[in-house]
Amino acid sequence: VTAPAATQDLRASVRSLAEKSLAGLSPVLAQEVSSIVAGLSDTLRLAVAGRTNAGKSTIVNALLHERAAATDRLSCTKFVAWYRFGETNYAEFRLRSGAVREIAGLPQGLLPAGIEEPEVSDLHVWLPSAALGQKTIIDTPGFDDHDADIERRTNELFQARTVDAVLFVLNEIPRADEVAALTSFRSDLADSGGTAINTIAVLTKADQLGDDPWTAAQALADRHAGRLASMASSVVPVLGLLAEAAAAERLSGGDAHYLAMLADLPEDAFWSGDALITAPSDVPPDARTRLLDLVGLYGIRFLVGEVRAGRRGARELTRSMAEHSGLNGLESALEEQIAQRADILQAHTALKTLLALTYRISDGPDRRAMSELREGAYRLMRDRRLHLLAEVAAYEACARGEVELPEELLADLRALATGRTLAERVGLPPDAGREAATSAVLAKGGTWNGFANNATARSVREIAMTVQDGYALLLGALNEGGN
Ligand SMILES: Nc1nc2c(ncn2[C@@H]2O[C@H](COP(=O)(O)OP(=O)(O)OP(=O)(O)O)[C@@H](O)[C@H]2O)c(=O)[nH]1
Ligand SMILES: [Mg+2]
Repeated sequence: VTAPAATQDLRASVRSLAEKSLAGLSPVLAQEVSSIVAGLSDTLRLAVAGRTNAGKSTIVNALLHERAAATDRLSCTKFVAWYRFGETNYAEFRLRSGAVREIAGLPQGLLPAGIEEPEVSDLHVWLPSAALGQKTIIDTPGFDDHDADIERRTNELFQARTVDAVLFVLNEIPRADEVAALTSFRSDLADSGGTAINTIAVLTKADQLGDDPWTAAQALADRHAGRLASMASSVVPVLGLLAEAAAAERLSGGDAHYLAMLADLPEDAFWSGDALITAPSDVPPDARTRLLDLVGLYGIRFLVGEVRAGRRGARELTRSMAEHSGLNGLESALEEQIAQRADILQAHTALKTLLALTYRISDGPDRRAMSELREGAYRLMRDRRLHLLAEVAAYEACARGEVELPEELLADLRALATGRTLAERVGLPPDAGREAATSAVLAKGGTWNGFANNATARSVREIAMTVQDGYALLLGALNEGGN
C-alpha cells in the first residue's frame, strides 16, 4: 500500500485547472493566471528573512555550499536575490526599467558598471549547487532596513505571494518587531489556517551566546519554540559562521597551518580579538585577522581545541566545523519539513493565490471564468493530500506541548501526520496490506470517537476532529483501490 501523494502530483491538477480557465479570460488576467501557473513549474521557493545583520546571507551561503551572497557587518543585502540551479555560475540584474544586465560568474555583492542600486528591481543567480536541485533559495534585505526603499522590497516579495516556505533568521529571543514581521509575512503566505508548517525559525550566531553555545542555544531554542509556537514549525540552532566556512570550504591549508601554531598559545590569548592579534606568535597578524573574519573568536577557540585533540589539516578541521555547526540539523529540517512536502506546499500556495484572484475579480467580463476557477480551486482544496497540512499542524501543536493527548493517541497522530504510506499512517509497517490497514483505521476511528465525545477542552476536540477527518479520508483512499 503506498501513500496517495505518490500517485499524482497535486501541482499538476492545479496547473490544469488554471490552464483550462485561460481561454475565457481577458489578456491581463490570463497573464496573471499564467504567472501563477509558472510558479508551479518552478522548484519550491524558500525565502530567508529576518532583521538586518541577523546572518541571513551567511545562512544562504551555508545552504548553497558556496559563498555566493555578500555578507557584511553593515546593512548589506540591498535587493531580493533568487538563487536557482544552473550548470554554470551566471547572474541577471533585472532593472526597474524592465532592462536586464547579465553577468558571467557570481556578482559577489558588486553591481555591473554604470548601474546604481535604486535602479535594480531584483537579482537572479544560477549556480550548480546541490541545494538548489529541489528548491529556489531567496535571500532578502532586512525587514527593518533603515532605508525604506530597501525594506519595501522584502515586503513586496511576500505580498506577491511568490514564496512557498520561509526560513526566519533570529539571534536571540524574538523581539516584538520580529514577531510582527513574521506574522505579517505569514499572513501573505499561503498558510494552512494559521499553521506554521512552511516556516522554520533559525537561531543563528549561537556562538555569541556564551562559552558553551550549544547548551545556551538549545535552551533558547526551547524558549523560542513556545513563543513562536504558532509561527514556526521548529526552531533550529546554528553556528552560521562555522556552517558557512565549512560548507563553502573557506578554510585553506595556510589557515590550518596557522591554527596549529596558534594552538601553542596560552588560554588568555583567546579571550578577545585584540588579545589574539597581539599575542606573541610567529603567525602574521593579517593571517589572524583573516581567521577572525572567517570563523570568529569562538570558531578559533573551537578549532584550536580540535587541533589540540589531534585533528589537523584543512580537510579534517572543515569536517569538525561542519559537524559542530548544526548545518546538518538545518539541512535535514529543511528536507523533512519543507522539501519532501513541496508538492502540497506549492499546490496550496497556488490555490490560495488563485482564490484571492477570483475574489478580487468578482464582476465584469471575466466573472464567469473566475467563478468556475473558484469552484475548481475549492474542489482541489478539499483534496485529501491537503488535509495533511491540518494533521501536521495538529501534531506540531501537541509536540510543542500546547495540547496534551494521552500517549497512545499522540502516537496515532504522529503516525497519521508523518507516515509515508497508508499503512504507516495507521501505525502499521509500511508494506502492510490493505485489509490490515482498513481494520486498523476502523479500530482507531472508534477509539478517537470515544475520546472526542469525552473531551472537554476545545483545543483537544479540534485535534480529535482533524484526526477523525484524516481517518475518513484514509478510509476513502483505501476503498478506492488501496493506493
Ligand atoms: N559570530 C558570528 N557572526 C556571524 C554569524 N553569522 C553571520 N555573522 C556575521 O554577521 C554579519 C552579518 O551577516 P550577514 O549574513 O551579512 O547578515 P544579513 O542578515 O544577511 O544582513 P543584511 O543583508 O544586511 O540584512 C557578518 O559580518 C557575518 O560575518 C555567526 O553565526 N556568528
Ligand atoms: Mg544579507
